[in-house]
Amino acid sequence: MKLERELRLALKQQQLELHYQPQVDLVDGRIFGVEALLRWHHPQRGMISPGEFIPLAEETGLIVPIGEWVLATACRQAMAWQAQGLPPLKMAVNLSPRQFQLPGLVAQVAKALKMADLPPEYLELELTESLLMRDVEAAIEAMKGLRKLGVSLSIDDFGTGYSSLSYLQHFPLNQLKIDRAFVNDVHLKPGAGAIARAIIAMSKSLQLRVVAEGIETAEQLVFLRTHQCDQGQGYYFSRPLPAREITALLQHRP
Ligand code: G
Ligand code: G
Ligand code: MN
Ligand code: NA
Repeated sequence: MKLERELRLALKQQQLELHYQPQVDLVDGRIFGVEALLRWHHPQRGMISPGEFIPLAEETGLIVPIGEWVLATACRQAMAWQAQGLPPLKMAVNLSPRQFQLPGLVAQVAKALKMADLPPEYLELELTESLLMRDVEAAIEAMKGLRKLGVSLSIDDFGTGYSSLSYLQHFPLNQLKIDRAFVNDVHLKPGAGAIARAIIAMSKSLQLRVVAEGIETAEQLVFLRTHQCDQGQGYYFSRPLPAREITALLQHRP
């Protein structure tokens, strides 16, 4: 069967699932949020990574119903954790370019929040630099609409795209995520370390939160903590996990 048809079915037949990766405060080690990451349990091919099917979903427009499902599911899960009496977590959701350009995006996000009864401050949307740079004026307008709802906005994979730094001050942002390519080499290559430090310093002066993604080792963690990176995410802390495993993790955290 063609992958496109299979992806259409996947949504209907509930083969899609969200995993969640903890985001950790680098000062006190607490989990303050999770990033929702899509997984496809294909009945024959096994687990298919979003890296393989998100581009197809973008091309075919299937990203629209898939994105709607992701937002609704992530918001519902965030509220379910709160209802269980766990400390409130921020839920981060990735948006692809086509989703971000959707005229009804603000309404879609508002609906997901309302259906889940989740206060907007617990939802954060991750955007990519290249998406924002396509049409800067339109991006600023779309971002303003989302901020008005009360959700926060983050730039994912920061440092790999081509953002003109001068635009950064005009985007109504809350957070930058340092791309894992820099984090990986942070203590090994002086260049990567210097770039990570520059992104941290710039985030602070623009009053943005800064998160390092893809932390895998204690050495990387020490470097980032030493240079006052606020938050981190990566296999060192936890892989992305199914909801019930995150629940267990949250129940047992200090
Ligand atoms: O989880 P993994 O590293 O395999 O993710 C691969 C890519 O897919 C990453 O770029 C990630 O941002 C993207 N991705 C994961 N989940 C979603 C999602 O729900 N929506 C969109 N648009 N992208 C996602
Ligand atoms: O583009 P984005 O940052 O949303 O992609 C997140 C992807 O990175 C997910 O597919 C997730 O599985 C992956 N990821 C998360 N932590 C690590 C890590 O420590 N190392 C590596 N190599 N990948 C990671
Ligand atoms: Mn992301
Ligand atoms: Na990223």
